[in-house]
Amino acid sequence: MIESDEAANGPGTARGPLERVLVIIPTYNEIASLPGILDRVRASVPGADVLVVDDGSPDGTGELADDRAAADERIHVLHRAEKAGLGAAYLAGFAWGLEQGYDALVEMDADGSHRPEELPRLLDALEEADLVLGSRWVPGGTVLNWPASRKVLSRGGNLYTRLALGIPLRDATGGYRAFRAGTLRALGLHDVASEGYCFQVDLAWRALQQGLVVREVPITFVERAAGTSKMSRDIVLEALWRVTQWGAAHRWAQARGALDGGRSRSAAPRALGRAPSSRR
Ligand SMILES: Nc1nc2c(ncn2[C@@H]2O[C@H](COP(=O)(O)OP(=O)(O)OP(=O)(O)O)[C@@H](O)[C@H]2O)c(=O)[nH]1
Ligand SMILES: [Mg+2]
Repeated sequence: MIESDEAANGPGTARGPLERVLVIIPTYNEIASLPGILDRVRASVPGADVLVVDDGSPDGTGELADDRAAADERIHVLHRAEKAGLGAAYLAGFAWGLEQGYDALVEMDADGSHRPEELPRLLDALEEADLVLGSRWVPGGTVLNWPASRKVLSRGGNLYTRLALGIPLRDATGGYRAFRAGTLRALGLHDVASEGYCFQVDLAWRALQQGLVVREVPITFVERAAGTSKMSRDIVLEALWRVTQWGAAHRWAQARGALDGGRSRSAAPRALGRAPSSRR
């Protein structure tokens, strides 16, 4: 397990047992994959609830999720009218989960890339952290069935992110992660505008800037076996553009802070006091 050096010095949030866990699964046309994923999540963490956030999938994924929810009180469904992107779906899922008083909220893809069997390890790590990232690029982490081009894109994107932002994370773009409720409340999600990979970087970057403890745990990421990818060139370009902007703004703030003898408020990441306890 790798802990970010930067974050380890921060104040962190209140730690403690995570009794109520919500696994959030965004879906768009995942009818082939979703049933198996729901079965595996329920078997892996029987005490956790699941929220499927479906954006009006034309293939009937939303109706399938409704059927599953009718038969299993731990499964819930949030329907949104139209495809509005992964980031927006997660923000809606987080808002629902925080409102319902969950202690921990997990992001997980519906396509089988994120193995539900690894959920207990992510949640165990969250007992001692504010945010846990399932990481493909720490020792012990791996990717199955990816062509070399995808590996290069992911590793290159993460290297660029690490250097541009000056952060220690090996896999800031991954989407298999677990948040404490208090962490999500501390991140100021109201102004998150990023999507896709950039959404994931945005949240990890916010957590580090707040001085929260971010841990990476190795995962085995499996390429989707069914359905089609929603990844696009625009999603990659958005991440590149925004990460570059954030990195430049951060360096500029650092330089200004150095010039005025550290009196500039924007020079230092805003450190929080003790964030609200995630228990209710
Ligand atoms: N609700 C909702 N879910 C989405 C949207 N776009 C993607 N998803 C879901 O988000 C998850 C990740 O999408 P993928 O298409 O697998 O994207 P990816 O994992 O970056 O790309 P691949 O590696 O090619 O699979 C899947 O569960 C998708 O169904 C969206 O606009 N709305
Ligand atoms: Mg995928």
